[in-house]
Amino acid sequence: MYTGKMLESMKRVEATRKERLDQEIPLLSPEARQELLEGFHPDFKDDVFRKIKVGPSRGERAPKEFVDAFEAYSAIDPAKFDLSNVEVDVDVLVVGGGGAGAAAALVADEQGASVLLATKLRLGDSNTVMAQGGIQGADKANDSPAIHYLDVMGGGRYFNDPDLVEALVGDAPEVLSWLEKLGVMFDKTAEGTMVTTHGGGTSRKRMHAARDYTGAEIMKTLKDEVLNREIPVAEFAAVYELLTDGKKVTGAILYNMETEQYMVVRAKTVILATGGSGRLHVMGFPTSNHYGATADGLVLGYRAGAPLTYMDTIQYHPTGAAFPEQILGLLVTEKVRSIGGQITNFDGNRFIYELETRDVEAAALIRECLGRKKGITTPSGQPAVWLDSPIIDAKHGEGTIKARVPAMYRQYERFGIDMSKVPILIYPTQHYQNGGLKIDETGETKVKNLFAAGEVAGGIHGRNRLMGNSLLDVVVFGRRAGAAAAERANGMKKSGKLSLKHLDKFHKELKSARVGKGRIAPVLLPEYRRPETVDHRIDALD
Ligand code: MEZ
Repeated sequence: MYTGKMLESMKRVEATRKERLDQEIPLLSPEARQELLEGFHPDFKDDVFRKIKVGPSRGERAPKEFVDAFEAYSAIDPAKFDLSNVEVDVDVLVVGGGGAGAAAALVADEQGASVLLATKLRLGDSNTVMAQGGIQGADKANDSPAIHYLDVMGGGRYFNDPDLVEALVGDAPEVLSWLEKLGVMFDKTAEGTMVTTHGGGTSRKRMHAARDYTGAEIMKTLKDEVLNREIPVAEFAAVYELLTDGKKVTGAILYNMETEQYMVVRAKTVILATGGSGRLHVMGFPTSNHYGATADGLVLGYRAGAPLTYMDTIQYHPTGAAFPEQILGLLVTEKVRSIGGQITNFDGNRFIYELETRDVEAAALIRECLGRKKGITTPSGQPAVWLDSPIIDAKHGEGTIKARVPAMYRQYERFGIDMSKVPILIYPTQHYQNGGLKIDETGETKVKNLFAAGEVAGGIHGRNRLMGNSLLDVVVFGRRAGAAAAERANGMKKSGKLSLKHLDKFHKELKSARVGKGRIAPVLLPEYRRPETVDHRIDALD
């Protein structure tokens, strides 16, 4: 399966392993980091971006693939759609079945609100389930939310919204114990204390994990709880459009992806928990994201009038799988580096400390391959460097990889690769949307009664998120949005009027900006067919 050149390079990695065992590489200076970012991180390349021409964040920059989604028509014609047949009337409509949606639904339900959780795939199909390495939370004696706060701000290059960061780190210890009480099985020592590790940019070991399937363990637990409490869930029910009374959000139009029928939902409050957008493939990058990560909530919230923040920054996870081709872009958890995995170039030499923050680490990998030409090229032309995984067992004893990162081990075993014996090839992959809809500490957007939680919201992580703060963010802000939305709904005597006025206005803006009618969003699922075989046009407004 490996080419002769790849095997030759693999031998060099093996040859340098012994001398690398005790090698220490210092963290880069702030100046060197900045230079690396400016030279090689895609966020610093002007041709990645375009200015948005319509909507509340008009004039701001975002990657072109996102701008295409913002500057797009709805598949729904506001002049023709019949809103009189309201099929469901609830206090809180939660849109999205990942960690943020499930946490929001649980808390809203606890507050006595009637809840419908609608999700376009199945409950749990989400990026939450694909998060591997851990969840951060300062619950050890040598740590505190204040130290966690400083790490988050530093990681985000101090662009973070301080109030949101305070909420994130302040709620973290309580969130960890809430998850444990619900049944999450975190890794523990024989004495019963939590096993914690470092992530890139953390000054304390505060990564709590369930081996390397932490997100799956958390999602399974939240999902079971939603089902046990019999909270109504509509699966394969995508939200196609929000409804407003012209000012406040008042419900949504759901689209049943199986029956292809629409359903009108009246809701006193709506929580967008639709996750991220890796499937937009910025600059053609592969992605670690799940199949449904197509920026739906961003598009719908934006059209309804909610401004965006930091949409000009994307996280590329440094270690996406680069080979074999079948798993291109899939996550190789940062935990592999946390427990000692080293990154080397073609010659088997390290070129960067492995736990730099992700933006810096990814830029260093891109520089090694594209700038210094010291990477490996796979048979499909994919640039890559090595993640020397066998050094983990060499350092900590045989069996460490199988015990600590079993999901990774299996991911490679399926292709006949034993990562405890041979290094694996990796390259940055589109992983996380650092920006999103602007929210306050309760998760409310600038549109009244419209909340956002999880990856669809922005500002918490500034321009770069640290490992394990996403699993934390989905639970913290899911719970906060669930509580605030339920409280708001409980205080409202009646629901608002249902209209598509905001859409009418948005379509007019698109027309005056001369955006052609051919572009429709949200796309709901990614399109991987060859463009010449597909007719994307839906004549929505004709
Ligand atoms: O927070 C993440 O993105 C995460 C836990 C990823 C990983 O490398 O495991």
